[in-house]
Order: sequence, then C-alpha cells, then structure tokens
Amino acid sequence: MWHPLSGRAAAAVRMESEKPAPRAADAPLNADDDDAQRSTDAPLGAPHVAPGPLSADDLAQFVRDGYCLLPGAFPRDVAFDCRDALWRRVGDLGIAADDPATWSLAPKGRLGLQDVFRESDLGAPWAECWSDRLRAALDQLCGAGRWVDDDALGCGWWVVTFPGVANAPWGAEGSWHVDGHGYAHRVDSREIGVLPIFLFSDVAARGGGTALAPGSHRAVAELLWRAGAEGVPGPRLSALAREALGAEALAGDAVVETRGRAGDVMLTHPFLLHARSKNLRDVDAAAVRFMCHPAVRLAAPMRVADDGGAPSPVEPRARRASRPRARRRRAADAAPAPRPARRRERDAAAARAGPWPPGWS
Ligand SMILES: O=C(O)CCC(=O)C(=O)O
Repeated sequence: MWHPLSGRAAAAVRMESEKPAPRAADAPLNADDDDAQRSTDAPLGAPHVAPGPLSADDLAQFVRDGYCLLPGAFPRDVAFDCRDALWRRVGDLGIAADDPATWSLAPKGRLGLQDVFRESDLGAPWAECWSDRLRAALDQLCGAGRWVDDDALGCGWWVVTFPGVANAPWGAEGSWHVDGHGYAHRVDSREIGVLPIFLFSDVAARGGGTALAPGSHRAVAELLWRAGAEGVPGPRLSALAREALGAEALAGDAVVETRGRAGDVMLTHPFLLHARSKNLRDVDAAAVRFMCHPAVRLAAPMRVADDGGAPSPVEPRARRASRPRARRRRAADAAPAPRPARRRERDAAAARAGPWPPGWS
C-alpha cells in the first residue's frame, strides 16, 4: 500500500496563522437585522438532538462552554498507528522518537506539518479516525445531514509539541485565535461548523494540550452579530475577541487544557478561542504531543433561532428584543437632541463599545 508518509520532501513547517482557509462556502444569510436587537447571552435552550454518544450533559457543556470531550472517538490502536506514521514523517527532518537530542531540531519545541491525509487518497489508519462514533457525535452537534461528510474530510495540520523546552508555569504559548484566517467570518458562516481536536497521543495535565477559553464562543458570536453581513476577517476577529474578553479570561484558572487519551476527540465550537500551550512533561517519547485540528464544514449556513426556535448545539443563540423596546429605541433615535450633547453621547457610547472597526454599530 502506498504510504502517505514515505518519501516526502522536507517537512513544511507552518504555524496556525498560515493554515489555509477551509473551502469557501456560499454567501451566508444577512445577519444584520436593524429591526432586532440580538444577544447571544440568552438562557441555554434545549435543542432537539439525535441520540448518540454525547450525553445531555456533554451537549449542555458544548452550548455553555464551547467544547466537550468525546472519549474513544476512534480506536486507540488507530491513533497509535497514526502516531507511528507521524514519527516516520518527522524522521524526514532528522527527528527521532528514541533520540531526544534531535528534538531540538523542532524550532521552539514544536512542529506544524501541513500534510492532510484524506479519506479519498488514504486507507487505514487515517480513514478510521472518522469513525461512526465520531460521525454520530457530529450529527448530534450540527444536525444529521447538516455537516459535510464527503471525501474531503481528512486528518491534518499536525501540531507536534515536544517536552523539555518550555518553562513553567503552564499556560497558553501561541496566540489565542479562532481558526479560519482566510475568510470573513459571519455569525452564520458555514466554513467551519465544528473544530474537532484529535488526540494521537495521551495528553496529560501540562502536557501541551490545546488551551481553550470556555465560553469565548459566545463573545465571538456577539462580535459577529455586530459585524453583520460584512463579516470580520479571521485575524481581526481573533484580535477583537482577545480585546473583548480581556487578559484575565485567557490566563490562569480561566483556561482549560485539552486532555485525554489517544483516540479521544475534543469537539470545539468554531467560535471558541484556543491556543497552543506549553508541554511541561518529562522528556519522554510518550509525552510528545500529536494532535490535529481539521475543520468540519456545514452543509448550510448556521441557522439562528429566535424565541421558540430549536437550533442545533453549534448554532448561535439569539434573542430578539421585544418590539416595544425596539420601537422605543427608534423613537429615541428620532427625537431631536442638541448637537453637542448627541456628539458627547456618541463618543461615550463608542468608548464603551470598544475598538470596533469603522462602520460597526
Ligand atoms: O497546537 C495546538 O494545540 C493549537 C493549534 C492550533 O490552534 C491550530 O492549529 O489552529
């Protein structure tokens, strides 16, 4: 059988900011409705979801925090077969599992390998990562038939993190970001519906598991509501989200580490801020962290449920202001006001609103 990792040229080493955008999606719905004041802090609803491996608590956690772990998402021996193949791949760079002295060839103790192994051109072990169990969980999160299950699904964008390089204390090391650097994000974007984080090695505490900012997906949804149809380019969205959340939300105990066993998948919301983290484990080949974060695309734009709606867990919650409140707001806007006072109000409102780009409401 053709082996995907054999005979390749020197590894392309990239970091997440250079990841290619997921395949472009059709133009999304216009989320900018001037008749509605929407907010994403609505109480959590109870979406109708298909039965599957995720429990009601898992689904509630996904809606509330933006992630949940699917243990045993794919077979553990498949994970280790993939890891062995990846060790052979990094062998192209002169890095060997049994020779920690070679690990320093990875700049700053990490490698980003751009290879993507797709079902269409690979057999085992890669295809087996997209197991029935994982697919059933994606049905629960997105709705059956609402995510793109085609032969473009793959495993790739490997981030390998070596122990023995970073210094304590543990924390995020890379920049906090949402994935999807190459397109303008909208609240109903379909380029990424779920971002699964595949574990190909056991990842213990302080072992370099992707750092997650719980609940940040709701802040990002709020930013996207404000942006409306124009959307926000990925890097700008990440910067705005970091600013809106503040440093405290992205440090210390506020941060959650992705931990688990080889074969687990951490299912994350596409709006969740995440970052690389330090691998502070002992120098041991078993502690070298192998993960990948491929995007699962949606088959249709995100739906946004209003009162009484039943979106899937990935879809943003929205709440319409009552019509009387919207009317009051319009009436207040229409009332004449002394110009200087109005200007002062606007300035104060702009200062409260934060560093939005020009044209944002
Ligand atoms: O290596 C990690 O844990 C994070 C990688 C990441 O954020 C990405 O590839 O987008």
